Amino acid sequence: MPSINATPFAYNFDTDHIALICIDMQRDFCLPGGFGEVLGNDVSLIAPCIPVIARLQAAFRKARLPVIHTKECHKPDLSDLPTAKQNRGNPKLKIGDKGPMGRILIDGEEGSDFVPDLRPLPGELVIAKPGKDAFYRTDLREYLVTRGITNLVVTGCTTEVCVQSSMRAANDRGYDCILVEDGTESYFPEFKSGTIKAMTAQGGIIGWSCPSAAILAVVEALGHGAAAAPASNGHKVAAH
Ligand code: TIU
Repeated sequence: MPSINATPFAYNFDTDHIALICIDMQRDFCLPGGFGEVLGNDVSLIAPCIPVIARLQAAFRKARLPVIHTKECHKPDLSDLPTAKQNRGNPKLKIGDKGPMGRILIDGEEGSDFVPDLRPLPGELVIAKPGKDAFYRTDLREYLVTRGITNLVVTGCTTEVCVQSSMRAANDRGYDCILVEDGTESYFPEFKSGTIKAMTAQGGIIGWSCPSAAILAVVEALGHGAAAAPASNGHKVAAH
């Protein structure tokens, strides 16, 4: 069983039961003119994690391990958008308004699509989620149970919003999560470091963290030969 030198202590996993999850690496959060910018953020701060996640995706694909993508977005008719969320932040453009990359944070628009370097491959799971938590009103749990996945390597943006919400939700459902320190970014560097510290404190109260190099050393070594055999390993996860 591989073991990764992680914070707060070693992270052990079975390669048959681990997946990479890439949270919300969309143009809306990473490029000018999208949701992140209309909220007043410097979206260039997300860029450093893009090549890191690309390398992780390549390694997981080569090892034939699952790569999961989430995107925060809403239906074109806004039926899944709470008024409170629409009004939050008093932005100059609201969710559903027309921006330079199409309607802000709406599924199917250019802005809600993934950044070009992190596009899903055919057959990979893409979860469209209306909330910050990747399990809220999605099929993510059913997918993980069906595939026998018990361990999640977590990446994406932003660290203290959708990444943290999703990792906390996964932890409550019984998944062992490890956050990739250079595979996540925030518009607020101090929130990124604080979030990593908070989630790994108290003996890993929410989970583990490590640099991408520690994950890559294991997954790249698996090479071509590994099969993503999704049988149950007896690891129990919660029902909801
Ligand atoms: N605003 C912010 O930091 N994040 C979000 O609204 N969504 C995600 O984190 N994906």
